[in-house]
Amino acid sequence: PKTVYLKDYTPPEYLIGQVELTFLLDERDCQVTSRLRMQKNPAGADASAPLVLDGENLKLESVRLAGRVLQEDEYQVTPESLIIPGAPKVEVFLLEIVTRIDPSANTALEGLYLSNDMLCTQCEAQGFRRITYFLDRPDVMASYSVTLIGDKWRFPVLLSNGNRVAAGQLKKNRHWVRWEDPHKKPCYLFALVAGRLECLEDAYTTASGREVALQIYVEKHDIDKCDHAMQSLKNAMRWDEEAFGREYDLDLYMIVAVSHFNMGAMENKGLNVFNTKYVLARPDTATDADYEHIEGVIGHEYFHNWTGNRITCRDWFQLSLKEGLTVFRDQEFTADRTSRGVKRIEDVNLLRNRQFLEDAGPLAHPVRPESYIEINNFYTLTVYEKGAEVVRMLHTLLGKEGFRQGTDLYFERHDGQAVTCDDFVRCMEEANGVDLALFRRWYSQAGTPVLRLTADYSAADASLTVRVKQSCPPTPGQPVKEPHHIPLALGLLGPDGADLPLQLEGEGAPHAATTRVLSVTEAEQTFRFVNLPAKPVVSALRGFSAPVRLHVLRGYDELAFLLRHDSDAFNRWDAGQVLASQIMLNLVEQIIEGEQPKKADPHLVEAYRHLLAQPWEDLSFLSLLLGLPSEDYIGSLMKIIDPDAIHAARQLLKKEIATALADDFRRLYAEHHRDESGRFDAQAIGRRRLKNVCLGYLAELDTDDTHRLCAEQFHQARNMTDQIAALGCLVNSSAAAKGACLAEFYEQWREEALVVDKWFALQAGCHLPGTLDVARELLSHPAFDLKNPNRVRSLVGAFSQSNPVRFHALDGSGYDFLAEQVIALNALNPQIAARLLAPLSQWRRLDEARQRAMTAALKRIMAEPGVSKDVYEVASKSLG
Ligand code: BAL
Ligand code: ZN
Repeated sequence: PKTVYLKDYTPPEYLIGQVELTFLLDERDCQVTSRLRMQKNPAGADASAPLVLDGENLKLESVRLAGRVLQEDEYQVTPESLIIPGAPKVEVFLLEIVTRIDPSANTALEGLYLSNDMLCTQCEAQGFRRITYFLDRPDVMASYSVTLIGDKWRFPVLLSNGNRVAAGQLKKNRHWVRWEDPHKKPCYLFALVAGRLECLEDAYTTASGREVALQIYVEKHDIDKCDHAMQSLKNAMRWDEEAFGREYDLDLYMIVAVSHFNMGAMENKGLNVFNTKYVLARPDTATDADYEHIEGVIGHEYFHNWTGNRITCRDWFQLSLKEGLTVFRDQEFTADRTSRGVKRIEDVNLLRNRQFLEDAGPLAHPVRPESYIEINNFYTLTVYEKGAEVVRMLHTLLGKEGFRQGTDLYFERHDGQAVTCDDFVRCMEEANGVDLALFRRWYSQAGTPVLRLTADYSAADASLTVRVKQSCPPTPGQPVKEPHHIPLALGLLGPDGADLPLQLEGEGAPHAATTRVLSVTEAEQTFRFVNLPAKPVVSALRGFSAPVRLHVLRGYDELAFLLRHDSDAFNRWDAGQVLASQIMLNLVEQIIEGEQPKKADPHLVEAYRHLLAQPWEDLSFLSLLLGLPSEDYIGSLMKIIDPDAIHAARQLLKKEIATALADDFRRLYAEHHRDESGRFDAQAIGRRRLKNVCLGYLAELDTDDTHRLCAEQFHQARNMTDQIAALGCLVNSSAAAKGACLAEFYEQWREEALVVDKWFALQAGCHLPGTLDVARELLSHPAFDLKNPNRVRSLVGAFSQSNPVRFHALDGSGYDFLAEQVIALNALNPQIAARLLAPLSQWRRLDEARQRAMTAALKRIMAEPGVSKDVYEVASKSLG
């Protein structure tokens, strides 16, 4: 397969001004007529270049150039293109291409495909070329007029981007609708949907007083689960006006929920297509976390209208231009709508648990990658989540107002253009009069920087010297790194735990704020704080101000002190995480050395005891403080990961906490256990969250009593948060009732696909022995469907990504299971197959026996005839 390089970018040789598409819709045989108004690009690199259009899996019927049907010797068709050497080199011309496609055979879910009985599209990144021949690249922006023609009974609803401008009836029970999008767009933002859909309607008045019709389309049985998505959309529209001064720009905003979807959702102009998972919610079917994710994803896709659609990417290497920025925007939206501290912790948890692994493995790549074989493989945690951290660092360095000036300039200067990450940074620089040359390294260097911090207090001159050293490990293709520009937010705590005034040497007076952002730009730097009568405790990297691994040598007492007192919510939580990690790593070491530790260090239990005795406003935050680091996170701190020892250590610690604090957990459980189903305010959500954390710890005791408590909650629950939490506890326990509860749950929810996904995921994620057999059996469950990505993720993904102890079974059986599923999926849906494969890329971090089994699984996948380029790229890079 061919590698594409950023350095080879050249402007398109041809441009497309207008696109007229006519679809004769059919599930099996869809005819697409495309009329393109085109011209040679004067800025093209080669004046004599032929016209080369992208196209895949298309049946070409005819090509007409400037009104004349071309003969077969006047063009050339390859598996990936249509080449027309005689296309005009100067004048504007019309090109008409007729193709046919079979949506029912499209299991890759790219281009036009069938989901249940609905026709829908997914064009990002390169799906449009599976609909018609086109210049399928984001820097070709055109205006679109789309006519959809279909059977009235099968396709009563016909949707595309923009405004519905005309419609009519045809013979043979058919009808047509024409859509026009007044905004120029790249083809990856094209969408069409046709089917028997119900619609929830509402309206929104923009800040400038324009009326926008809002429509959410779903299958009939889901119409009672759209209210939250609609409210989320209105919240997002208001927030973008207030936070970024951005208004919506069409008279209609449509969202369609589809059951078969590779991603979470897609920001097509005026017609978002969503995975049902991020639209549908009813208190009894969706958890509090689902509710929050729906609002976040609805916001994310809506925010793309300005960061992605109005201003798009010049090429796919710039993907983080829109994704990093839009993730940052959706994170801020959720932070403003919920609890800022809680949101930050959740986001950093995702980054540290998953993106750090990516950054440390063979698939590591910069936020702006330099090459790819298959662009679909680069919709990664690095491009999205680390990309958002990079944008957040700009926000931290420039301040809220400076950042807003930067985005204002960006929107003004680049509206309607396809631009680069560098263009974005330049706007930040020019709007603020700063030089971000060093900062740009965050876009070009892969790997997670390591920041080592030491602090020396001198009582004699009442000063604290903070020394910072940064380094960044080598990553594929980048053996040596330059220092990063790291915003280091820092505070100092006095002996009573209160924040101290911060005065750097040379400053006349302390700073007004008790958190300061230090600019770390060199490999080693020193900062000296003065006027400190007593030795302070350093709270470094507040709010996780940079995506780095921070090393500060601290004892358990100092960590417990920070966990009690730090005014920074993130660092308070993180102190608990470091404390728990160190205690767990000690246990792991003992286990590896053949000891059977009975007890863990008591500092964590005592710290938790103190937390549980306090009054709390934000119970969600308390719930997070009581959460142990994941097994994956502990693994990421080890040179060689020992999944069994890590699991055993974590279980031991959980059980010890549960035993020691059982009375507190029972008391809090009883205090907060009430039925508030349907209430989604912070208080009710916090109560449910804390109560279920308590239940989780109590369930570790695994007694008849705790089984009864879980079963009671399971049976009485009237909301999914409580029901699934209780079922999860049962599944991971020795409760006799768990089989019956699982069966009951399935019977209760068998018609609700998203709940059935939860049912699969719970079983696949069970940490008890025998889970792999259960997972294998579930493969032949009538509800399992390899063609549905949500179902695949809920079974195969949950097993391989959320169950380290079973996935990494020493005999390699977990790896074999994954390899078999990847091989089966490769033929159906390469994108999902390649994504599932990622856990195997971590093989170098495990012991020799597991390394052998993992590389054997990778080799087996690579050897498969017909391996897709998606899978080939991930597997070959993983093997290195
Ligand atoms: N653009 C692909 C889906 C998303 O990030 O919104
Ligand atoms: Zn996005």
